[in-house]
Amino acid sequence: MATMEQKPAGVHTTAKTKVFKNFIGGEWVESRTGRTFENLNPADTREVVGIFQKSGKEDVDHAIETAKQAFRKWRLVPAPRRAEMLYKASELLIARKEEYARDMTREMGKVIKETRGDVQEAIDCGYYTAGEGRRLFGPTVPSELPNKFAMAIRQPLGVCAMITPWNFPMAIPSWKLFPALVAGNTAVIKPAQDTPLSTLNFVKTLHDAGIPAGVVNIVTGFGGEIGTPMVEHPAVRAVSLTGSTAVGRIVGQEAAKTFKHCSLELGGKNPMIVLDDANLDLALEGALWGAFGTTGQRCTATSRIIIQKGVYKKFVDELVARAKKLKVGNGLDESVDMGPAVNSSQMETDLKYIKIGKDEGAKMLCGGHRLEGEAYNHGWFVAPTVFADVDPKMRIAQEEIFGPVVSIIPCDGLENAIEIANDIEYGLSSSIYTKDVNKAFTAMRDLYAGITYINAPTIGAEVHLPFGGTKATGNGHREGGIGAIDFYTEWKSVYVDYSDKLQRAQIDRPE
Ligand code: UN1
Repeated sequence: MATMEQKPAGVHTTAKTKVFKNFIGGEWVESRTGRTFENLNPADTREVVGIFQKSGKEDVDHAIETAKQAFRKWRLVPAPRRAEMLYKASELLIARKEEYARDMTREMGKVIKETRGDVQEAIDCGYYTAGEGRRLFGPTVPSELPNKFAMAIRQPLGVCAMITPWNFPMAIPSWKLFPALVAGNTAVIKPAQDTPLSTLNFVKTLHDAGIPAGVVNIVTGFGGEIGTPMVEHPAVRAVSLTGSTAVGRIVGQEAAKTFKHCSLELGGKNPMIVLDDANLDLALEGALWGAFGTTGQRCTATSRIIIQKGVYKKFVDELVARAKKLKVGNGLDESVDMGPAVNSSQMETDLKYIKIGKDEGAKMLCGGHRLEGEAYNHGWFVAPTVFADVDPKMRIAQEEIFGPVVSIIPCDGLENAIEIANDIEYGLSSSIYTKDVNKAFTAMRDLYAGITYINAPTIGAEVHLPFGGTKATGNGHREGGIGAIDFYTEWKSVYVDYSDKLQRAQIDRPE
């Protein structure tokens, strides 16, 4: 774990190590538990990024009660005004982009180019959602009856609880907070214990942009201790979780007990199809980026590559050659291509699946081990790993690993490829490389997933289109785009009868 209460040997905590607090009701406050935890740099665990509050139920209750009070006023602030604060937050994030990107690389390991992208995604989301503040459209329709007006308006829900992951520790909180706020909700957010700093940086920016006290609150700590009381709290009206399918199943059931809106964005095992007619060089570049970008730690990571037999050997040989050349190391070094696993338990999972793949009989062509040497000994580094000749039923081809391990599966052609791609528990992202427009459109129609890319890998979603997946990837909601506004609002249909008489719908029909 990059976070721990017990300090491992050699950890540098100095008097200067910064202590970060929860942010509740516009103030930085210590946890009522009196406990803290250390956030360690996964590239070099001797570095303590900061000390954070290890909060408990009492802190959650305090934050939710504060958010509930703040909702009374915030819901009445005109949406265009709320939107201006979002716009301002994006402007501030631009000014702070480099600082926040560096913080993010230090706390979760992904390379600096990518953490800049993570902050940029929050910026984009702020600008996009600010625009929605002047729309928040609802339908106005003609009434069946004379002198009667009919429309539907959006109303906010109240307090929203957000549980966010470590792999996009600013972008994903922004997907949740911005639409919730523009719609007039208040929020309590619990960032992943591995990445509290990036989410604190984001919340601080919202505060600096003028979002009033109590509207956004952040409580740091561990899943069971604070996630559970957030989901159970009766004053919470919506829960949004990005995390594992296992946790999503529990959160969904718990939220249902009190009829909370619940949005779950969960696992993926995303296929990339490469057909014989593909631009092979482009496909290779895409595969490398999709599989090993973010150390494979994206829900959308390209974790299965399904290749038509005509180009199979060439593709595999070349992919392995390129994977071997990837520079792995500390993400703050601009020349590094891939950073460490986020924590020791993720590294153990990667290594466990590598063993499973070998035991299942897949052909491991590169990587497959923890990296050693001066640059690696204090971090959680796993070599980029390629398995070829993978049977689609093998566990390494079915289960989400969330690490730099990719499975290559041969296929006969488009139909067979789509069958393999869809024969999976998840349905987040998918992609196909082909120059044949007919095949591309067939894949667009038949890949059963929330996202399909043509001639691009499975990663790279933009904030103004729906993000989410089918089957065990979620429960039908989407983040991004207008779907997020739908999630954070509830419809109210309004009928205004200005006829001055009782008009009974469906009965007093005009001639
Ligand atoms: C994730 O995969 O966990 O689409 C989020 C992408 C990013 C977001 C990924 N914009 O790859």
